[in-house]
Amino acid sequence: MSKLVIVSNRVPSAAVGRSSAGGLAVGVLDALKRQDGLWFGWNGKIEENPAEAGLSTYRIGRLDCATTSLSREEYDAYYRGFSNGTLWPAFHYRVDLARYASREYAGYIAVNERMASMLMELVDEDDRIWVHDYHLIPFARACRRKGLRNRIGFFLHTPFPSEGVLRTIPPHRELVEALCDYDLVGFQTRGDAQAFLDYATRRLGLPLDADGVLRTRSRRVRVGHYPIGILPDEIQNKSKARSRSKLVTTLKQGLQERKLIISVDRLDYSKGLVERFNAFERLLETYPSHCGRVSFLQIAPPSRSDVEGYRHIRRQLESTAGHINGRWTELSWTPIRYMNRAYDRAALLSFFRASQVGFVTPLRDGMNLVAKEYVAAQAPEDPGVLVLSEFAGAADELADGAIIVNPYDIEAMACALHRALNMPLPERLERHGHMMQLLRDNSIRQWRDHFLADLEPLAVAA
Ligand code: ADQ
Repeated sequence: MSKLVIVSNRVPSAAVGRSSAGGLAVGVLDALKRQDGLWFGWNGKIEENPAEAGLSTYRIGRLDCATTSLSREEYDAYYRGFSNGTLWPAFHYRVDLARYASREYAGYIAVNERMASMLMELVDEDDRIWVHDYHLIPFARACRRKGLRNRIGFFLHTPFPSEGVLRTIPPHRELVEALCDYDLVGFQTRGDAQAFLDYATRRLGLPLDADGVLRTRSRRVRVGHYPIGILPDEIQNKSKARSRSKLVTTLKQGLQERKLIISVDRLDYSKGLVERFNAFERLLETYPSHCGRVSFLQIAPPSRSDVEGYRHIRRQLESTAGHINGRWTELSWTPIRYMNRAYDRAALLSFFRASQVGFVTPLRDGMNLVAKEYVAAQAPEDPGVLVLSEFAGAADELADGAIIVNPYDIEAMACALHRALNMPLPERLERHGHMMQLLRDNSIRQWRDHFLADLEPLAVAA
C-alpha cells in the first residue's frame, strides 16, 4: 500500500513529541499523527560521519520516524549558514541581517543531496512525498536527479518574498527553478503564492495555465495557498481543563485582579518583540490609567542562539525590558514579565485563557499559530481580544475578528491595546464567535486534506 512520506529539516524526538516550541513540528504532528506514514529528517544531533552512521528509527503515534545526524561542517553550512543566516532573514524581509557565502550554499545543496540519497532507500514507487520548509527547497531536484519519479509536494511555512527582496539572495534563480521540480508548491497565503508565480512567469518565462499550473519542460507544477490551521475545539477543551491548575492559580495570585496582556513566541527578530515592548510602554505613557492595573507577560524561549542576529535580539530585549521596568515598576507592580523559558503547550493554552489580550505582532510571519491558538483557548462566554500584526499570514483570515495593527507603528499599537483592554463584552463575543467559526472551517485537517488532494496527479489537459 502506498504511504505518505513527510520530509522536514527537523524531526522531533519521541520523548519531546508535542512540547516542542516550533510551528512546523506542532502543525505536522497535529495533522498527521493519526495516520500511517514515515517522517524523515534530521534528529538534531551533530556527529562525525553521519552518512556512515545510518538511520535511527522510532515511532511517534502511528508515524514511523527515520532520522540522520549532521556533521559539524554540514550543520555550519546548511543549517546555521544558508538556511538560517541567508534564507530565513531574507524570507522575512530582513535583508540587513542576511549574509551570503557560496561555501554555505554548496553545503546546503550537499545536505539536500545526501538526505535525498538516504530517502531513496525508504521510498516505494507509489508513495507520496511531502517536503516541508526552506531548508529543503532543492530536495526534489536532488531526488529527481537520482531517478525518483514519485509525486513530491513542497510546503513553505515562512513567507515567500517579493522579487526585489528575493533577488538579494544570489542563487535566487536556482532556488525558484528547484521549486519547479516539485509537483505541487504550497504557500501560507495568496500573496506568497503570487510572489512565487510572479517570479516564475516574469523571470523564468514559464507559462501559467488558467488554473494556476506552471508548465516547465518536464512537468506541470501546481501552485496554491494552504493556510495552516489548528484544532480549535481540542485547544478549547485543553485550555478549559487546565484553567484551574496550580500554574494558573499562581499566575492569577501574582496578578491580584490586574488585567493581563500575553505574548508567546520563539525568541526571533522576525517576531517584533522590541517594538511590542515599546508599544506597551507607550500605552502606559498615553493612558496612565492602566498603570498598576495591567501587566504584560512575554514568554520567549531562545531559539537558534548560535546564529548571529539571535544573540543580538536577546540582548536588545533584555535591555528594553529592564529599561521599561526600571522606569515604571512600583512596590506592588512589575509592568513587564519577560520569561526566557518554554512551557508545555497545555500550560500555554491555560495562560492564554487567563489573559484579556493576546498581543501577536510579528514584523513578518508565514502564518503565526500562536494567534490562532490564543483565540481558540478563550472562554467562549468571556473571551479576550486578539491584537494582530497585518504582516502575519493569520491576518488574512482573522482581519474581521482581531484588531489589526502595523507593528512599525508604536502609537497605533498602544491605541489598539487600550481599545482591546476596554472592549465591551458584546463586541468581544461577536469577534470571538466569528474567528472561532473561521478556525473551525480552516482547521489543520483541512490544510492537510486540501494539500494532499492537490498533490494527486493532475487530469491530463485537453
Ligand atoms: P514558528 O515561527 O515557530 O513557526 P508559530 O506559528 O507561532 O511560529 O508556531 C509556534 C508554535 O510553537 C505554536 O504552536 C506555539 O504554541 C509553540 N510555541 C511558541 N512559543 C512557545 C513557547 N515559548 N513555549 C512553548 N511553545 C511555544 C513557523 C513559521 C510560522 C508558521 C508555522 C507553522 O515561522 O509563520 O505559522 O511555522 O506553519
